[in-house]
Amino acid sequence: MGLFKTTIGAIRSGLTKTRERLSGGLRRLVSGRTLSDELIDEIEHHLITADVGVATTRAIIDELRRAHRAGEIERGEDAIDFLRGQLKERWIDADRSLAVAPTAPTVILVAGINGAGKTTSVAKIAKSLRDDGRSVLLAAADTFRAGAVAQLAIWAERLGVELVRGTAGADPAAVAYDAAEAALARGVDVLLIDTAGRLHTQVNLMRQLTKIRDVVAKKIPGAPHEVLLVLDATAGQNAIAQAEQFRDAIDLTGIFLAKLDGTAKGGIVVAIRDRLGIPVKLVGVGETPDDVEPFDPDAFVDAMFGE
Ligand SMILES: Nc1nc2c(ncn2[C@@H]2O[C@H](COP(=O)(O)OP(=O)(O)O)[C@@H](O)[C@H]2O)c(=O)[nH]1
Ligand SMILES: [Mg+2]
Repeated sequence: MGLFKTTIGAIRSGLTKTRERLSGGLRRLVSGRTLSDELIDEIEHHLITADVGVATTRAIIDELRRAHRAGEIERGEDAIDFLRGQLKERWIDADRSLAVAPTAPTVILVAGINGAGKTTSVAKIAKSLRDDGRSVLLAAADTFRAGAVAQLAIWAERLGVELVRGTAGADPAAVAYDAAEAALARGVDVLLIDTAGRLHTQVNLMRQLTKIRDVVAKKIPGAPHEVLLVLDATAGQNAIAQAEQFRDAIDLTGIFLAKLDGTAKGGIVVAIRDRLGIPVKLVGVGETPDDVEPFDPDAFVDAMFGE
């Protein structure tokens, strides 16, 4: 879509805590030391405790060991740039843009657990689309929690986009159905569906999501074109366990990694790549609708390993 533009400053500032922990910690560790097997072990430990995935840490540390033995790296300081380069090389080219339907409306279904940042992320996407001249309709399908509909309604009003809502306790799939009908009737470009994050049971939650998906697919061929899982970056490894549950229930097309600004666990993005195989498409770096960035692996790794 070319919708979201990388702002290096925003990525850097969003990753301040991660950089301090990951890169700051590494720099203190290697400062003035000669690279040795012992130091390499310490570096490995540091990467793992900074939430960079185990698999990738092992792989890049193996490369570091090999380069050290081959006499290519002698100073501890030089290990950091080496690791940074290794990490960048390991990022496959994935399509990280949001899907666009051949015929409008494009339907984006947003899922995730309570408090992950779904509604805020919906507002961020809505604003970017609107600023790009696209017409947007929001569907408030989180009818489980009192206040959830109101929260989305406030965003809709602030952003000047339309909203379809049901009454409190309404069937979320019925809300999604009405919203799909309205999106067709009004000829909007994008329908964004906000969903519940908690129900009486996890099984109910997943069933509700698939029901919403099926209802929308019946009304609009090919929909939902995008199923985004919102993950809370501050949850670290727990976020990955959550993602696995959602992935098993519904086909996810991308991840919106929210709250990067609030955590030193930004290295989680590497573990997500290793463990989930679902592309991170967008990252949240604050609470306002402007605080969204496309995920750009190079810029991200630079921001994590920078000074
Ligand atoms: N710092 C920060 N806070 C965020 C971000 N995204 C969401 N939040 C906050 O996280 C809390 C829960 O967000 P909400 O959208 O209501 O989550 P939901 O329950 O999944 O819909 C709110 O206080 C949001 O302002 C982000 O990228 N950065
Ligand atoms: Mg919500």
